[in-house]
Amino acid sequence: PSTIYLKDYRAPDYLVDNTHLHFELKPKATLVKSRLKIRRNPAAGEGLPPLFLDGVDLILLSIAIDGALLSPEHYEKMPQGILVSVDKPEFFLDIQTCINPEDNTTLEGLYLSNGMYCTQCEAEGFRRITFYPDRPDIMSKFTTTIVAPKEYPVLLSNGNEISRGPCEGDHHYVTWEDPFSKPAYLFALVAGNLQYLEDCFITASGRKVKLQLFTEEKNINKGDHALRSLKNAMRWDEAVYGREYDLDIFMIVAVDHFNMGAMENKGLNIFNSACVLASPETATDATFQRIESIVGHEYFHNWSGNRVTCRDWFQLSLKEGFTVFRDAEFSADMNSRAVKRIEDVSLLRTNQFAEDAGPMAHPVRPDSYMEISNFYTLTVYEKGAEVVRMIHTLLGPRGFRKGSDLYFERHDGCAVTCEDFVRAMEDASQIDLVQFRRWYSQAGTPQLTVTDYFDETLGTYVLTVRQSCPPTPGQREKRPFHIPLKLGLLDKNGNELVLDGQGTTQCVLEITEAEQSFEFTELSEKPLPSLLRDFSAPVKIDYPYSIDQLLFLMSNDSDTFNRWDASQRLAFLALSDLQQAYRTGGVLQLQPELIAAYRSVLLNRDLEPALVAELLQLPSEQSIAEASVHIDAEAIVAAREFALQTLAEALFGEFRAQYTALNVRKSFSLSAKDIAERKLKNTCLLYLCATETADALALAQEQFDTANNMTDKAAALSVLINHAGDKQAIAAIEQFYQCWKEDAQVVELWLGQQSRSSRRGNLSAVEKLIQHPAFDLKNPNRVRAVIGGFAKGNFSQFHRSDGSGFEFLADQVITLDKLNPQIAAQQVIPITRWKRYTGDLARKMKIALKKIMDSGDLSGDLYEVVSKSLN
Ligand code: BAL
Ligand code: ZN
Repeated sequence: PSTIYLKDYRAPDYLVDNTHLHFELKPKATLVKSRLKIRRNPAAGEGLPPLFLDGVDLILLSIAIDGALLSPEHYEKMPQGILVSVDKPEFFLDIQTCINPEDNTTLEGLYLSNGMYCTQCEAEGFRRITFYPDRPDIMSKFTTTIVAPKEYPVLLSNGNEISRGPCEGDHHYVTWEDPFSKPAYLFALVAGNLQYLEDCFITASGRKVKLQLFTEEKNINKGDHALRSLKNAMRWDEAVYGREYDLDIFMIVAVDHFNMGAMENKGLNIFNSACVLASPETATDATFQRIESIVGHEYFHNWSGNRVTCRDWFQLSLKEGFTVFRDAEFSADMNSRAVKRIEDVSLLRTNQFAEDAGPMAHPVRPDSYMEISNFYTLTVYEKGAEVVRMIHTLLGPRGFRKGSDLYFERHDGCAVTCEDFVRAMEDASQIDLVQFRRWYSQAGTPQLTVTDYFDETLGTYVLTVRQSCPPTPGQREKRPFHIPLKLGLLDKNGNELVLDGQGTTQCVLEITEAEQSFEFTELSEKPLPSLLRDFSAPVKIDYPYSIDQLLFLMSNDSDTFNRWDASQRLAFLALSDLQQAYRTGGVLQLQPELIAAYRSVLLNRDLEPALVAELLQLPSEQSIAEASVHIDAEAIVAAREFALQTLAEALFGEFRAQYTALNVRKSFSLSAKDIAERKLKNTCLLYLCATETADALALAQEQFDTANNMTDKAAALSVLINHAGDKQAIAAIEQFYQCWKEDAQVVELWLGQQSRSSRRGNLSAVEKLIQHPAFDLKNPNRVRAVIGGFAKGNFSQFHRSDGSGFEFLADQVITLDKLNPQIAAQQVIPITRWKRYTGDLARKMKIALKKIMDSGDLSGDLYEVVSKSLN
């Protein structure tokens, strides 16, 4: 596969004003007729160059210009499309192709999922439906007619339904018209025997919008939460961004086989079932919250992505970074803001920082790619959202809103760039973001090193901040970033110090140079800095906090995020000491101060349960690995296990009391308070059962047997799998499966819990799961649950010293690549970071990668990831 560069972008030679599509659906031979109204792009130069149409895995039946069939000398077949000779500046192009949805296991383009036709066209799936200039800067008005047997009563596409009726035989048709111009990646089609839920939303200007959620009949009781979330999202976008929905109908469809979480097709969002279907009996609180956030995300794309879209795929973060920022703020407003921020930052630090430090590191706006599907990354999405959040911090809420209003007004109906977004923010606020733009072009996680000095005689406190950024592939030298550093200063009683004459107790320092000092005056004592509050920039920050200072911040900081962060820093310090002791054969010991800090968190009745639950979480093995310069997997597992056991034993009584206090039978609700209490209760249960005492396991069994919701049931199952003896654990696993084997989402949870289990998810157990009737290599959710659960979520078993986990992954990825290249390329990631591991593990990961490389004909997706990581 060849590399595509941002610097090579050229405006399209031709534009497509209208796209008429006509589908005759058949599983193995769907006929697609397209009529495109094409004209020369006046912005693209002189003459009439040939027209290139993308096309992959298509059978071309005919091609005609203005009704005249073209003979083969008028077009050239190429590996990725056709090149058509053109002799006039405007014409109608008619093309007929035949495609095979049933055998399409890539899940790109048109395919069948459980007998239902559906599409996925982002980023480059439309070229698997018909020959087309499949690039996001070609925006066209679409009309779509779907003809299918009547056993597919529901026939959906984008926009408004304009006609329907019977056809020959037992067929019928529906025609849809989308009044908004859109790129082909936002096209969608669904056909199936589906039921729907219906609701409506009255927009701020009084228009009535019909809302429909389609799913298989058996899941119709699992759609209410998504519809409720949709209405909340529609209201929120009007209130916070002044954005109203623009069609008369908004449809959501749930699909079992789906590469992504969901897709924002205009007026017809298609969702992975796991990201939309939920009921209290089948879904955990985390799933309910994930659904709310994804429903919001896809809805928000209607403006940030659809009305204003990307010029090219290098600009992906234009829509994804901005939309993730929007959905994060929506979730924060609907739930606990502090917990949402903690969860998002944990994800970023554990997984995006690892991406920045790995062989696929790339800027938020990449400079090059082989396969764009490999760039739907945490860097583009989550770091991209942090970049937008920093703009919000620098401009303030009012300035940011003026900027977003200007952006939408200026670029409505256009395909634009990240530069256009930043310029709108600048123009609206008059704030200079010239240096800030480096966040889009430079990869890597910046490191801030902070030192301080207090002059007692003058009462002056000086903070010195140095920034650096490690080299990343293709970028050795980095220039200084523009970094908003939010901070406060605490006195010895934990009070916030006033930082200026106006009574301000928190400020944002703008770090723009490699080294910079900031002075605070009129202080009577040396303060303790609370740095990077609310994680105001996606950086690593180093300040020589003592254990006592971290304990102090954990109890006193007014910034909830930094209280949690202090608890994490403490845990990381302790875990680092434990690893060192393990490596040197020393005695493993947890400092009494740390145990006391956990005790006081548990006993503190003034803290919200949501925060208590977060403060009690030990960093995951993966996040310990990410924070290590060299990853010593065995030492990480031993250190964390020791810390967990020690805390569990030392605080057994406190965990027991807290569990008992929270374990009261009540009817289920999704209130923030109840969610927080369930989370804290189940955190206590996990610690209790880590002791593997009969008393604790009896509590887990009782909860497993009597829970009235999946959060509690799944938490109990998880601790039984991980801590109960064989008989009890196997009985719970079996009983759970028998109860839920007809429910796809619960089966995925069940598979994932086993493959992630450090106790029971060893390689032979995972190999058995792959043989289980519930496993299906063609279903990405099952692959993510079992193969991903093992390689990304089962640190101890996957990293066993014999390297068998890596070889297993290599074999699975080789097989998977023949079916679904996108998913294969995602699953291989854990072994691509081999260079960071110590000793033999690195070597064994590399051998597994080479095995993949040498296995033959790799897809472009997998080739890109594997070849870059072997470089
Ligand atoms: N656009 C792909 C799925 C999503 O980010 O919404
Ligand atoms: Zn998105």
